[in-house]
Amino acid sequence: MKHNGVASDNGVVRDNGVVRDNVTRPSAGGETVVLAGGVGAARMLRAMQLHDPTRRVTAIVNTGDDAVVNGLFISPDVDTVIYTLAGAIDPTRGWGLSGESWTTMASLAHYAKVRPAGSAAPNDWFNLGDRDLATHLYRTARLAEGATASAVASELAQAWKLACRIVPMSDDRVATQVVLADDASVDGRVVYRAGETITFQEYFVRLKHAVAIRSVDFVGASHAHANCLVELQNAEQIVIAPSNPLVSIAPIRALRGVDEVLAARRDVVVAVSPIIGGAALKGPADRMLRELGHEATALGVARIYASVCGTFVIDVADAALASDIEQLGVRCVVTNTIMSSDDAARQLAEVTLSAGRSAASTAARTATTGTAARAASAGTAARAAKSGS
Ligand code: FO1
Repeated sequence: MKHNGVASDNGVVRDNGVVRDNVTRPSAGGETVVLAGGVGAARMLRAMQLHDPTRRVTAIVNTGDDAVVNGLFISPDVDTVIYTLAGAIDPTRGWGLSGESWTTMASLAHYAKVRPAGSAAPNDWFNLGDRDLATHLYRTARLAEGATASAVASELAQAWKLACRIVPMSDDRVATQVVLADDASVDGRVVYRAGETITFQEYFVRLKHAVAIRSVDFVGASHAHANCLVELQNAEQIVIAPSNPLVSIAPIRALRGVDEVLAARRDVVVAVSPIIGGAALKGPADRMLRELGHEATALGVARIYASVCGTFVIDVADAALASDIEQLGVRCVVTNTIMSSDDAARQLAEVTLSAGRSAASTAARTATTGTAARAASAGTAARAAKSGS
């Protein structure tokens, strides 16, 4: 069978080892569910597909970063995951499309001069590339005609011929907001005051996350319907991707019911540390951890996940933290977690998934042994009752 000029078998299109068909998926074993933020998660998902293109994977993606920019609905983490799995991401920026042009942004900047004070139109600090605009135009139009965020993500994933199921964490609006600890300036002018609450993209993009924060809130999370409870309940394995635990994974965990299901399924949950040697590979996770009172180490992240994760994967650079992590009741696996090449990415996926599998089978054995022990002791009790002793 031929599909878009790429040879395929059984309806599954392979391109550089990545299965590229969102409709026809082989069913090899159970489902792996990945809790995902942006760049780190996208790379982890790609690693998993490189490692095993037949694996059934569902990505539950953070939407707390979503924003309306120039009237367009932007879902940055969903698009970063889709573009990465499609091999279309700009590898340097980690967001947006490769080979992008910026003509529309340059033309929009022309109107910045006449914008009245207080108006956000046109926003000239959140950069939307010309090709990327098509995604936002499509999403905005579909949402306006009543489609859910999940339906739109699925359509986009299908258009990009992804095998991985892409599910926004909720179809309801949840907005990540931060409270600033200090005044924040842009071009030498104070634009926000300490104590002010601003949107995640104002913090992340407009301020380039170069200001301390006091707290984070996920507005709407307690009422939003989680799109992943059934998936988490049925998953063979659950992976928490190496994403920011405080603003990428926390919004998913803040949805009603998610932490309870994760805690109940803790044995099959494997998290990969986004912190290596006390620093984040990309983004402000290390600083945010410190600012919000956590330790900016793999151990600090393990503490945040300990109640919902049975296995924690850390980098070889942090091997010395393994015993402290195990003290938390979390199994610790040490490996190279930097996905600096396809081989390194494949190896991380293999280690993560096999750690999850062995944790799951140990849990199953313990449950079976427990059942057998309970049956044996029930039998003993029954015999004891019968003999009158
Ligand atoms: N990140 C930036 O640092 N600057 C931008 O101008 C920017 C634009 C942008 C447009 C579309 C999109 O999907 C993502 C974009 N991002 C940009 C990345 C994104 O805002 C953040 O990386 C995530 O929200 C954090 O996960």
